[in-house]
Amino acid sequence: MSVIQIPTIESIDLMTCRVPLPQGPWGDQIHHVTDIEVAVVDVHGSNGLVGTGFSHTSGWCGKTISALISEIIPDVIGLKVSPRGLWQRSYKYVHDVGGAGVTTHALSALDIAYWDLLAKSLNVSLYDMLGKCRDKVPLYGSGINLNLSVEEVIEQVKRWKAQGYACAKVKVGKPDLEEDVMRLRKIQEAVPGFGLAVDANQGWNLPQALRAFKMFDSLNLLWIEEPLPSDDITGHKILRERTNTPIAMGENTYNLNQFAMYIEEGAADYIQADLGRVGGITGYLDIAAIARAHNIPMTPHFVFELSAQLLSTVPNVSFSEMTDGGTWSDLRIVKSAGRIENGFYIPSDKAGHGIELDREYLEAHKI
Ligand code: SMN
Ligand code: MG
Repeated sequence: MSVIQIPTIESIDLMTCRVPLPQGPWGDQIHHVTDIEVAVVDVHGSNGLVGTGFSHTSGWCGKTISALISEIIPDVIGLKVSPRGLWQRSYKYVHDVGGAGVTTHALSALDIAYWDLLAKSLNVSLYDMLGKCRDKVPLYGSGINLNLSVEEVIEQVKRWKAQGYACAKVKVGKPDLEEDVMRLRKIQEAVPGFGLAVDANQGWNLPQALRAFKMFDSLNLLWIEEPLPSDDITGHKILRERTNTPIAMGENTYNLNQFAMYIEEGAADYIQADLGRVGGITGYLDIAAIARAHNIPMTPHFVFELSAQLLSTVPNVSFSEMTDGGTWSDLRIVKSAGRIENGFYIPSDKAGHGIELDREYLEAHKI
């Protein structure tokens, strides 16, 4: 039997886009987000097929990421589409200017495109190529809603519950902690028994976080997310040792070694790696494996459609995040993907990763 030929890379197209948030700015404790930037990479294979990948920012430094991608491109032209090998090859060089951050964002876009092209070349879905663990992925509703009134947040959470989502996440970080507690109590009263997590977006220092954890203790939250700046592994470890609520982190942590430190230090309970920031599918699966060895579940950050699609292949999963008003379909970055059904994501069974971008909209938002 003849073996299918894996293509080589003929050319790579790159564009950077800036799409506005359709429902207005997002509010959390430290960010004011008005636009999402996406660096989109199209890898053209010698077999005529094209793989697409992307990285993203919350409105800053998208052009910096694309500049690094454009420096990597000439080095991979002509090479075989072997995602892991290409990842290692490029990382070896770009690591000199930083082992995590812009470098892993740039690698994410390329890596996702390589995997997409490889699966398309084999004419299988990404999940069948990687090995599927589940047919549907449980989702939670996530709101970037610190700027909303508690009544508006309650409406959001009630809607998620009615639509079958597994649980809810809302923002905290009001200047007065009492106000956070009051908001959370009202939400819990409105949807009794529905699991609730909160997100502090790195906004507290250690004493503030200790106090917040103590004040939130009786609320029995599923997790408190990013209580401290993401570089402070020791702070998270101290917090975890001295408090009771599980800690979630990872959306601002960028490589395998950083996650390994968090996990080995006993500083995290949920890992929220973002596949657009940690080196794509290769980076994400490595981090998931480390977490699995420690019985820690993955609950990815953002990039809703591809994250949920990939989670169908990850054994250690809690839920995937459905950012309300911020799925990539909501943002019009994605034109077609899998679908949501009763609070679960049903992955697309198309060849490749199954995510089709809205090219017309992205073209109109090129920077
Ligand atoms: C978040 C931050 C930035 C972009 C999207 C979402 C948020 C989350 O912290 O956890 O959903
Ligand atoms: Mg978050």
